Amino acid sequence: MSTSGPLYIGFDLSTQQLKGIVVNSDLKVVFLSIFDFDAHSKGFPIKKGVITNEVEHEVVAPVALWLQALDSVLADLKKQGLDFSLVRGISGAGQQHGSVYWGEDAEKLLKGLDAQKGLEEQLAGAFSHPYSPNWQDASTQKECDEFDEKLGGVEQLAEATGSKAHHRFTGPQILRFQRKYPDVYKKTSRISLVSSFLASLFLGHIAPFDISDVCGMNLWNIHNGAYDEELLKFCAGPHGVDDLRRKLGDVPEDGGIDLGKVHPYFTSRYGFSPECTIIPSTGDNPATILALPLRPSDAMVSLGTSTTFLMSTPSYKPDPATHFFNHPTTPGLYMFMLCYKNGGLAREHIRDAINKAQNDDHPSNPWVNFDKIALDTPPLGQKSPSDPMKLGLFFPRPEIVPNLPPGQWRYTYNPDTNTLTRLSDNDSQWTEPTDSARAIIESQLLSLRLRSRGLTTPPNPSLPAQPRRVYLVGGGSKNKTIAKIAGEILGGSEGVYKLEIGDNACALGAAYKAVWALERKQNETFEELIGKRWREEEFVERIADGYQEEAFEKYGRAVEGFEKMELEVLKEVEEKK
Ligand code: XUL
Repeated sequence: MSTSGPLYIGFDLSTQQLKGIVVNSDLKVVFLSIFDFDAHSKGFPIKKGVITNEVEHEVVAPVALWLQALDSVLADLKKQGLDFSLVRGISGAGQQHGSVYWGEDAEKLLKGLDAQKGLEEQLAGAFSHPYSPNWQDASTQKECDEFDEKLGGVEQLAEATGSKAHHRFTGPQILRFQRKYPDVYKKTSRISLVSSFLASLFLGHIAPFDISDVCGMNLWNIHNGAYDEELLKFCAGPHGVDDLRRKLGDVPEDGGIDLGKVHPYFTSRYGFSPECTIIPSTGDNPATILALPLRPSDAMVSLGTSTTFLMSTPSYKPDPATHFFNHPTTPGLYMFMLCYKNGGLAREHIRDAINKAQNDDHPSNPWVNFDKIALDTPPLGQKSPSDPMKLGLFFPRPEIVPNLPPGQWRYTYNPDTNTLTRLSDNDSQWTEPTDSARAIIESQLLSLRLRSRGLTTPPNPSLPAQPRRVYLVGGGSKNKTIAKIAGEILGGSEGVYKLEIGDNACALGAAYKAVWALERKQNETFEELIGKRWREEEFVERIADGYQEEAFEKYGRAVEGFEKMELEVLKEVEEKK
């Protein structure tokens, strides 16, 4: 492993851990360090990286925890033998939407960092508020309702900012913050996102927001490339719009801009070169699409506790059920995102029920029985073409796409007559838990196909619109059954792929962003530069077939029934309210 050339670090400051990954100009990973917040931190009453106030639905993370983590990761990389003087650039990824509130002494304390003491000790007084609201926070329903109304309705807010209001989005969070803590808000000199907070530490002064991550606030007007004046004014309340504009700061358009050199704290303490350059950190989802030279019309499915679906696209077609962000590196492209609360956990419920029914816990591979049943079940449970299709919704947790409370709903659908029939819990047409194994995978993937169909294009004139490739990342990407069904439902003219570095995609994308920023020729796009250096055989594995005509067409008809089913359930839930 050569570590002689220039090196680049990408950090991933996520909910449960801080990761630092070091790559060389050939995109090869040469060092990796992980600091797990629950396992490795000292002095914080956290659980899974956060502190929860059930009564107010607040979820926050202590900012000082991240300071402790950063020094620990850097110390560990040093211990592993990383020669920091070779590091030419640093970028990062932060959990999206979280905000950090800096106090009046922030700039002075950042500038004066002393290499003899740690970050946690020196920056304790830098914040006006010690906690960062986390993306899992759900305390802002009132503020979301107000945001949604502000421009005339959810459609208008989505059109302007890329998303309707969401609890976790930073604008509604700031609005609640300034109302709940008016005095603290007054004393707040600047507000960072988690991504720009990370860049600020390395720079030794407060870094601007990243052009993609700023779209997770409900404050940035994507059409105008500027803050939305009306939303900003509303969010600032009695404190005034100019004050909030100052707190947020400007947003450079170039995601690869040179923000400045690393602060002497890092050169003295760890041996970084004084020439090491800081590149804007972005959000964790935008960074994930930078883990490979993703082409417009490729799709990425991140199969974690929740499911995230990401595409890079030249079309801006906002909808209240989806998210659009500026692309983190490439002007003219956007990142399309679907973010579900129910993903892996929902599949695990059915997996566990199957193992229980079979009196088999298979501790070494709990998925064996689930996978076998899912594969033995014909698509949509149709034993013969004249059988109706089996469709269901499986939400052990409240879902955002679509907006439904926890519950399970089962239907049959006859595509010839376009008839949907609701099944009762004990209906003999649906055998629990076995019929649910394939149905839950299908349900999750049909939802992705339904909501991304306006963005895909025909890969060539003889094929229907679909992604070119489907890339799977995250824990669930190891599951070949999901990969197979993903190909049948979503298509993929070249197939379904898994990233070899799946679990580290986000940190890797951040590191690649730094490589691109510092090695690009004039006007060379991220996709061009990374594309040239990409080694297909080493970095990705084709794990399942993509487009298969018969299956794709059948699932195309099922999507119609699926959409109808969602609308019916939404209506029923609405009527019960
Ligand atoms: C995206 C979102 C999550 C966080 C996770 O909108 O809230 O994916 O970014 O870190």
